[in-house]
Amino acid sequence: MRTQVAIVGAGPSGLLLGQILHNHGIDNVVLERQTADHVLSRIRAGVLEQGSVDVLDAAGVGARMRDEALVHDGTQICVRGVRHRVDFRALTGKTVTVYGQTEITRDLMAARAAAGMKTVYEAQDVRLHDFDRAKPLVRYRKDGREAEIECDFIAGCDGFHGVSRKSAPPGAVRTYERVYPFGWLGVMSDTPPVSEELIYTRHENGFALCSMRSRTRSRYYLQVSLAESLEEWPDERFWHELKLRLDAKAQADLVTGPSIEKSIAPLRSFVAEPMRFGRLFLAGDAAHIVPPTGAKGLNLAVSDVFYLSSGLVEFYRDKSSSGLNRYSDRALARVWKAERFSWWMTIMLHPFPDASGFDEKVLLAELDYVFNSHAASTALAENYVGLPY
Ligand code: RFL
Ligand code: PHB
Repeated sequence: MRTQVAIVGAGPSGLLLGQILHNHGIDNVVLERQTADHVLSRIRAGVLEQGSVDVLDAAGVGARMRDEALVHDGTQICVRGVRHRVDFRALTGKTVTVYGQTEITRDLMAARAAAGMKTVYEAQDVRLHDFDRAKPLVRYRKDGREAEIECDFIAGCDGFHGVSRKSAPPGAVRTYERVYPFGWLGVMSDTPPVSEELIYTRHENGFALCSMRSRTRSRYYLQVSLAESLEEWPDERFWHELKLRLDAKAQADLVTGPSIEKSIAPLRSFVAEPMRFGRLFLAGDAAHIVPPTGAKGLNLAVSDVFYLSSGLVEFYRDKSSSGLNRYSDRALARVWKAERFSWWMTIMLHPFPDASGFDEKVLLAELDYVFNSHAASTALAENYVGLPY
């Protein structure tokens, strides 16, 4: 098989890149290790920056999002039982959009199928070759048979555990990492959200987040120790602990019900540099991970894809490599700012097991400053709604 761009991974990065390239007449094939149903069963992000909404709209996959998404003008942060509101619209003139990653993925899969673009699900043992030369090759196994794609470029959109980053020549990649000593236990339930806006809560027992997918579906998270397993968290215990960490009004308003999904995710900050190796480009979680506290992971995937697709379109349309040459630097400049914000939100809102009394006091002072200083709350709001591309 021959294509212009071989895309590894059918998460939001890979599918969105495929969609934008197709819109510009650039042929592409997506290779995905899992089934489509498996990809859709993973519950992940929920909050989109306006920039992400605009890119999805421009790619022609925004119709259902515009109909169904919830637009939020602000968010709430609760510390020691007192809730504070950060008014995004007043502070920045911008809003965020609540629309699940699962729904974005579903919309992208539907658009891809409708346009007849090729996707190979259950592609096993994907191997990347010759991306230091003019004609890279991607080999894989499907239904027990070996297959091969010849292409001009490879886009590594295969997430943190994918094969693309690991295929870069040893010594060519520099990585930066911070692992946090806790995880997030997430529960999805078909219950009305406890509040119109998200509530980020810092409690001495740990962080909690009240989020949502719609007016009838809630998504809640609790900070838990990494030693804990799902079996230790039956629904009853989850709701009890969540309620304990919320303020009095949220405790009174919380509607509980059976969980429809429950999972534990570790928290990590990670960046691999550069994001280009010859004709192999990394995008999204394949190149970087942020802890979810800033709601930035999916939004970074979208900005990477925006830069990468612009570079590829410029290459085919104008026969210019300048966008591709600038890709890694442009993407990383935005990535590091989101890494900083996500790290800051995480250290501010999670009690750390090894924190000293001094650490705790300084962080509480920082939160107090954020709530009471126009400059500091504007800085939080500006980062949360998304820095410019
Ligand atoms: P994905 O979604 O991991 O997709 C990668 C795809 O590649 C496939 N793959 C392979 N395919 C072929 N061959 C191989 N060898 C392969 N190895 C892997 C995988 O099966 C998969 O289908 O990466 P992508 O596309 O870069 O998208 C990134 C986002 O998924 C991620 O950043 C966000 O979900 C992060 N995130 C959030 N981001 C936000 O912007 N806002 C949020 O509110 C938000 N909340 C979250 C989150 C992530 C979370 N978890 C579970 C890590 C909340 C949570 C709990
Ligand atoms: C979510 O709804 O899954 C969500 C929202 C905000 C975050 C992280 C996750 O910061």
